Amino acid sequence: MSKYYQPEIETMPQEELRKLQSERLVAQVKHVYNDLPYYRNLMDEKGVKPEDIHGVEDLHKLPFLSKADLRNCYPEGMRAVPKSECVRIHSTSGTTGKRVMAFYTQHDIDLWDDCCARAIVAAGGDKEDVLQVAYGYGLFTGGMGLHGGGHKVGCLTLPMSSGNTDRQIQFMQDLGSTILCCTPSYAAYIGETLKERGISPDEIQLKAGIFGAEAWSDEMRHDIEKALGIKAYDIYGLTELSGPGVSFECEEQTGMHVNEDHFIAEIIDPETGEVLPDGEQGELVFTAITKEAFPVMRYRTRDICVLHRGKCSCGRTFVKMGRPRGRTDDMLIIRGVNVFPSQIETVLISLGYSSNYQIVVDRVNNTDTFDVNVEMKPEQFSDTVRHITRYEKELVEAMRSMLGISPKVHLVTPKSIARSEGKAVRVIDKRKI
Ligand code: DLL
Repeated sequence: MSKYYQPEIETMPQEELRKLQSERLVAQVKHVYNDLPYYRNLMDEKGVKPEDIHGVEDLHKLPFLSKADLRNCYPEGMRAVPKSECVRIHSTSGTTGKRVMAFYTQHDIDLWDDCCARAIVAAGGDKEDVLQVAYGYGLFTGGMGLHGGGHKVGCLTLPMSSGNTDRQIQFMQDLGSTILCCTPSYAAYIGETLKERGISPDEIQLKAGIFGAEAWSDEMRHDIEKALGIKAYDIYGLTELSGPGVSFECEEQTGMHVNEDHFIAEIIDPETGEVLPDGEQGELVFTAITKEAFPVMRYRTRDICVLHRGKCSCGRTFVKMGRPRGRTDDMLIIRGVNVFPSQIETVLISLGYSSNYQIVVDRVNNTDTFDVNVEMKPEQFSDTVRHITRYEKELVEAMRSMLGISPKVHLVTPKSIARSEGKAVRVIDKRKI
């Protein structure tokens, strides 16, 4: 069994990789300038011509693209090849404003599947594995992405989609699934359901999980690993760049390797747009250098993150990105203080609570209210009110020291917070600002 899906690329010396990126970038800028009037206009406005781009070192000269740009282009303004060359679309969930429609040629799908195959092999997968894909299938990219990767690796791929947890568990048992792919919140829910059904992790064959599509903490990773008896790997991606597999974790579990032969990653200061050096936290920006149908350049993801370049014990040379800490747009500002849901999750899990929580923010008499509903541990359920109040105080204190402000914490009955089969909804912001 190989450790890599495409060893010659995944372990390519960094100078060679940079050369490959430069060649691809130069060609891609020409494609975009010629075939995407929207981006050509942005380049013209900035006074940049394709001839000004000689390699990665010139990337900073190109204009950014934002989600607003992609929405302006709805539905087909970002398609850079004739419709007849496209074989598929996927789309973002579009809870606010218009959706983003992403187009793919067969070649785009093929490269995307390769990226997901790399992630599966990095998680220890090969053709002997049974891959249970419990990400949603459909316009969301999770299901089809890991599915395509599973086929490339030669796994027996189970296209379960999300939901119907009892059926997930039955298939897992009857077909001996060895790798589970879903959101971390759904993985935690499957773990919880297994326990309720009295099935121990030893009674299933799972050995690994490939979890992503939402922010999760290391503490949550440990909980899931224990509940399912597996090693849990992170995977990152977004619809605008194809889907899952933009980056993936290896056995070291210290960040996700960016598939740099397809995507150039930068970190910028979200306020000024200035490019920051490796190791500094900022907004992640990606340039797709091999995509044909939907070739985004310097796309601002709004994910807050750090890049680390250095030797990895797995032998891969691709730069690693840390866990996205949150998004510039899901960072809450409560009474002037920046709060990320992931910080609250870290506190909860370190004190032995589950990752089922909900943050409710409102504004009463011009002051922000900040409440966190947390499910009790099962053993706390029968405790007296006096004890419950003490646990709540302990949580408030831990959150105050993490965030700098104190929420009101409410311990609620186990299972009273709705479970998620896809991305979990952790925040209810009722403020009308
Ligand atoms: O969530 C693609 C995906 C599917 C990734 C399955 C991994 C697994 P979108 O729905 O377009 O695409 O959402 C993209 O989700 O900008 C991040 O904010 C967040 N996200 C994705 N993966 C992770 C992760 C898919 N591993 C947005 N950790 C991104 C934290 C993640 N956030």
